[in-house]
Amino acid sequence: MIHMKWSISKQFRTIMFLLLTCCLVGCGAQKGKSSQFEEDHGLIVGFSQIGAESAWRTCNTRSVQDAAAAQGVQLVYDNAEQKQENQIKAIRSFIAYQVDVIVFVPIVTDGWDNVLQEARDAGIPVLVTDRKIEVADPSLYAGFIGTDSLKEGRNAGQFVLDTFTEKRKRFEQTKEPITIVELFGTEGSSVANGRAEGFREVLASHPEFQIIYSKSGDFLRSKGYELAVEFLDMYEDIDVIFSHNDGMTLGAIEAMEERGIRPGKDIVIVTIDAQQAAIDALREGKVNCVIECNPKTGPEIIRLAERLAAGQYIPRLQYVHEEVFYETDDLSLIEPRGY
Ligand code: GZL
Ligand code: ZN
Repeated sequence: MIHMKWSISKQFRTIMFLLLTCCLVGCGAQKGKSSQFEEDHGLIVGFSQIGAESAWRTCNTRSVQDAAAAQGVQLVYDNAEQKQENQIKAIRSFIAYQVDVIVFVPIVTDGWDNVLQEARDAGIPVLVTDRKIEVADPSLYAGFIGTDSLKEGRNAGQFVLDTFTEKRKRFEQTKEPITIVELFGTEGSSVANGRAEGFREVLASHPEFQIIYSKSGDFLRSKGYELAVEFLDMYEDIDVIFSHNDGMTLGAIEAMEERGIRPGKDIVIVTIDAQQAAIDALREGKVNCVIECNPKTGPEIIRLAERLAAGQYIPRLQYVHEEVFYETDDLSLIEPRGY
C-alpha cells in the first residue's frame, strides 16, 4: 500500500511537502529535512501537537520526535499554539500531503468530527494521544494512547481523604469543613474533566470536604500565579490546593511565598504531572503529593503508527504506566524526571 502510494504520488508529495513546509513553518513546524526527498519508503507521520504550555508538553513532543527519528519515521510536526483551529488546519495539510498516519493531541474533546471524516475519506488512519475526543462515530479514529486522568483525579482525592483524618473526625462537632481550592486545567479538555471528576467522585460522600474555589489556569504557570493571588486574597482559611498540573502549582507556590504562607505546611498541595520541579518541591516539603502523568509516550506512539500504516490492529484504548509520589516515600529513590 505504502509502496503503491509512494510511486504514484512521489512528485505530488514532493510538491505538497514543499507547500506544507512553507505554510507550517510559520507555526514552528520542524524544518523539512533533505531526507524527506530521499526515495526511501519511510513512513510519514503527521503529528499535531497542541503547543508548549508546560514542561510536560515539551517533554511529550520531544519523546515523539526522538522516537520517530530513532525509527527512521519522517515526522511532519505542527505546533498549534493552543488553538484548535490550528490543529484542524494542520490535519488538513497532512491529508493534502497524504501522510501515512495522523497522530494528534486534541486540545479539547469536541469539534473533530468533520476533519476526521476528511482523513477517513482520504484513507489515512488517525491515532489520538494524550487527550481524548468525543465524536459521533468512534470509528473515525483507530485508537487512543495516553494517561488515565480519571485515575489521576481519584488518586488526588484519596490522598486528601487520607490526609485529613483528624479534622474529619472533629467535623461532627465543629462542623468546620476542609476547604479545597482547585486549579483547573484547560476548559473542555478531557484531562481536566477527568481529573476533576475523579477527585469529586472520591470525596462525594464526604460533606466535610468543600471545594470553595475552582478556576481554569489553562495548565500555565503564569495563570496559576494569578489565580493564587486572587484566591489567597479571597479566603483566609484554605486547607488544600488540588492543582491539575505542576506548572500551575509552581505559580501558586510563588504567590503563597510572597505572602509568607508556607506551601505544603499551611496549605496541603496535591499536584499532577511529576515534572522535576514538583519532585524537588516534594523533597523540600512544599508539596505533599505528586501524581505522575507520563509524557514519555513517543516510542509507543510510533510503534502504533507503524502498525496502523501496515494495516494492523491496534488497541482501542491504551493507558501508560504512572506512579504516585507521597511526602512519606523514600524520595531519594525517584529517578531524574527529564522534564
Ligand atoms: C496531561 C496533559 C496536560 C498536562 C499538562 O495528559 O494533557 O497538559 O497535565 C499539559 O502539564 O499542559
Ligand atoms: Zn466523611
